[in-house]
Formats: sequence, C-alpha cells, structure tokens
Amino acid sequence: MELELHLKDFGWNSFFESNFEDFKRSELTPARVVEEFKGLYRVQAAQGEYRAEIAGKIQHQAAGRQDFPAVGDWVAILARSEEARARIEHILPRRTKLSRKVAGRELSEQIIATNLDTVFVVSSMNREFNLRRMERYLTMVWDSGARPVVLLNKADLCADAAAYAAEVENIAPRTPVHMLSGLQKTGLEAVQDYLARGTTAAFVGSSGVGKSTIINRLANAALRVQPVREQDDRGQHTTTSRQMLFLPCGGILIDTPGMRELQLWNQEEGAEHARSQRQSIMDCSNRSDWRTIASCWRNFAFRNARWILR
Ligand SMILES: Nc1nc2c(ncn2[C@@H]2O[C@H](COP(=O)(O)OP(=O)(O)OP(=O)(O)O)[C@@H](O)[C@H]2O)c(=O)[nH]1
Ligand SMILES: [Mg+2]
Repeated sequence: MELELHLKDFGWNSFFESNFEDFKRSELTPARVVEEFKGLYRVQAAQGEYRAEIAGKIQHQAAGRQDFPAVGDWVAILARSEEARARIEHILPRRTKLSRKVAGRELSEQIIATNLDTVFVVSSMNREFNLRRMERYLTMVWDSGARPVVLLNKADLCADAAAYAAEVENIAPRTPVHMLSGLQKTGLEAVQDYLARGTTAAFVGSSGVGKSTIINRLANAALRVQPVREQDDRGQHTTTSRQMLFLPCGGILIDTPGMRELQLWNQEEGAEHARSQRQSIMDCSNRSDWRTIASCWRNFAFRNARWILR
C-alpha cells in the first residue's frame, strides 16, 4: 500500500495500473523513466532509483525510435536492488506522447516526452518571440494529447506584456496564457496551479527563453542556466538532455533542451494545416468543456495520422 502511494507521486494511475496487470504476478516492478543518456536510463521505482539498460528483445523488436523508452514512460523493470541496477523489460502503453520529426532529412519520429498532462510552451517577450513558431509548438502539443499552456517569460524586460499575450490568445483559442518573470519570481503561482500531485508537465520552447530558470524556481533545483546572446536574444543550448524533477507539492516537471528546429511529426506541416486545425478547435471550444475540447484535439491528431499513412 505504501509503495503504491509512492508510485502515485511519480504519476502512476489506474490507466498504468491496468496495463501492468499482466506483469503483476511476475518479478517485474513498475518504474518511470526520469532521464535518458545514450541508451542508458535512470528510472524511478517505488523502492528507489536505478540505472537501467534495455532488454535485448526490446532492441531487436524495435521498428523505430518510438519503440525505445522515452522520458516519462512507465516501464516494467527487473531490478537488481543491491547494485541499484535494473533492466527494462517492457514499455507500458503511453497515455500521451509529445513528438516531433527528427531534425534534418531523416523521416523519423523523435519522442520528446510521454505521459504528460500539461505542456508549457515557453516564449520570452523579446526578439525571440515568434507567432508562427508558437503556432507550430501548439500544434505539436495538440497532437500529443496533453493540454497546452503558454508561458510568456521575461515580463521584467517587456513594457507591454499584455500586447504579446493578446497576440497569442488570437491564435490559440481556449489556451491559457500566463505572463511571468522567472528571474524576478513573479507570476509563478499561475504555473503552480497546473502541478497538482501526480500530474506531469513538460517545458518546451526555444533555447534561452528561461525554461530551466522557471523550473529552478518551482522545484528549488539547480539546473544549469546561461545568458542569451545580446545581438538576438537567442540562448546557447544550455540544457542538453531531458530530465524529470519531482516537486515537494507532488507535481512532476520535465525540462527539455531548446529546439533548434521544430518540424512537426504526425501530420502535414505548415500554416494552412495549423489554421484549419485551429478553426475546428474553435468551433468545438465554443460549446464544450475542457474534456470535450481535448477529445477534439485527439481526433484531429488521429485523423492526421491516418492521412499521413495513406
Ligand atoms: N530578464 C530575465 N531573464 C531571464 C528570465 N528567465 C530567464 N532569464 C535568463 O535567460 C537566460 C536563459 O535562461 P535558461 O533558463 O538557461 O533558458 P532555457 O530555456 O532553459 O535555455 P536552453 O536550456 O538553452 O533551452 C539566463 O541568463 C536567465 O537568467 C526572466 O524572467 N527575465
Ligand atoms: Mg535549459
């Protein structure tokens, strides 16, 4: 019972519980992938943390990157507690999945993180701000099944933050938009409201917008942060791997590296697609509650996926 309570703190719920049913009588234990480094994983189980490798059969049967564990996944591990080592034997079905196309020419999917409830799309209110890019981030989140929330950071540098917020609200119907300053610690309460116990949120956005700074404030952590370039406000790609942190209030955060290039996975790219998607979400959101809107988004993602496969 106590172990189950711990699992809930890491995001475990009835969805994963029912998918773990088949393994319950085996010697396998559920664990969550909290960090990945080149084929090795850090996983968190109720009993503690392990360094984990992947079982040979996962590698042999994998048709692509999506068949490998990603940060946020729930997995079934075979633990060797005395060495703090484990082997990942199975990946449990993903409730939500945030993906993009791998940068460059290769046509393959890169999973940014899985099993997210909320994705914070972070932008700074300076020369980095770009509405078209924001549109692409939002489309990516809509397709993931998670709920997007826009964070406009560096309010301390901006004379007219409300004007930035209005521009975003215009392209993102029914999407919450919050203004804050990670540096001056203002506006963070609004972010905290999304971080109830056991919920998982990822931060995405260009390099230098302040993702790690905000997470440091919320989690009282010491993630690496570096100044942006003066000439164009761009960051230096400081964060280099995805990493999960657990907050004292029970919320779960994932920091991600700023993306150099955001190509959407799962769908036709481009403004036309984003516009038609937005229109339908608007039609749907005029008359529905949040759950119906979310299912609207998911239907979209599903239809688009089929369209691509044809
Ligand atoms: N003025 C101001 N600067 C900020 C604010 N938030 C972050 N910064 C600064 O912006 C720079 C980049 O912040 P990071 O937190 O490293 O940005 P990031 O989004 O994590 O960047 P990557 O890890 O490269 O993706 C640092 O110098 C921060 O101190 C803010 O609210 N106001
Ligand atoms: Mg960072």
